Amino acid sequence: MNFNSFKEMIETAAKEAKRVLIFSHVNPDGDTLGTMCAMYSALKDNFNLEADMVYNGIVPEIYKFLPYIELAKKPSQLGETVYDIAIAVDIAAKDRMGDSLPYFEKAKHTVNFDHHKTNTNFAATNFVQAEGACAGEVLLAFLESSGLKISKDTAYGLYTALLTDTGGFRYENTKAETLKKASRLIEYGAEPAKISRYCYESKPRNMVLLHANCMINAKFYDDNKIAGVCITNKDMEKFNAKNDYTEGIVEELRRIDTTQVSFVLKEVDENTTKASLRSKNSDVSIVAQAFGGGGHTFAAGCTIRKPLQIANDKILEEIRKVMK
Ligand SMILES: [Mn+2]
Repeated sequence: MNFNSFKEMIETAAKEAKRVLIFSHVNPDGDTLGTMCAMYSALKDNFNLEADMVYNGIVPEIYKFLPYIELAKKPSQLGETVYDIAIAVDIAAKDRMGDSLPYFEKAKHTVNFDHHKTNTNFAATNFVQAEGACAGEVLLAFLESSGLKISKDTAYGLYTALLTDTGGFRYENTKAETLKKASRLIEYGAEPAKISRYCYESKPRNMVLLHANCMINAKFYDDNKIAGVCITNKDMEKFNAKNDYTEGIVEELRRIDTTQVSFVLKEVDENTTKASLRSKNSDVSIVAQAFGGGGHTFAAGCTIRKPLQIANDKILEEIRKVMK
């Protein structure tokens, strides 16, 4: 199916008042939430279509400024609804949909807007551009090439996606095209200073204190080339931390001059550990894939079905295999 047929699919859906559901990924970030809200806004503005949006877990406080985010539902709030069109944004593989997955599986048409090179093209229609800095960039390219309206609300979501997935326009995925797109989004109404304030200067105090605690507890391996930290449920309780409070710790560890690869391991339960990986030069998506996860060359994640300390040994083993 090509670009136009997706547009036609939506146009048909709008005429017949069919049901559309937009999916974000588990542990939602600025890209998946910003792109989801932008997709909602674009469908509303261009096709007068009110889609549903779904998220897993919690929406981090810092992203509550996104236009329409308050309309997003948890999977349990969707009931028995069978959707005609399911649109996944920023989702590399189906398991990243968490509890929303059954609604994707049951939908009649499935669409996938993404930028992960490990994307499995799991939908009937796949808009996957690995060269895109974020899923928002893929959606913006589609909206512009289809001549669709981009309102201030849509621009807010897409700019947030671009800003956060490039680490504030600092990472390798920041290309000339990325900044041109950001520039156009400002013309469409996005306000960079306001959005940056929400994304980077609105952290809860206990989140910052949890980060400080993690820096103190970090361990360094192989001449400090690898930096990692384990976060237990006890640590989380100590700081009354919500799930998203661990965001950003793995980047803080990468900030150290000697670090080549950083990782954060978070205890889920006694036999399950979540891992985030970052690197400056090695391909950590290979490490994540060894445990059934995925991601990008310099940023990846996975779930390891092992207790925290064993997961620590296992991930070190895999990291050493890819280190340059
Ligand atoms: Mn992304």
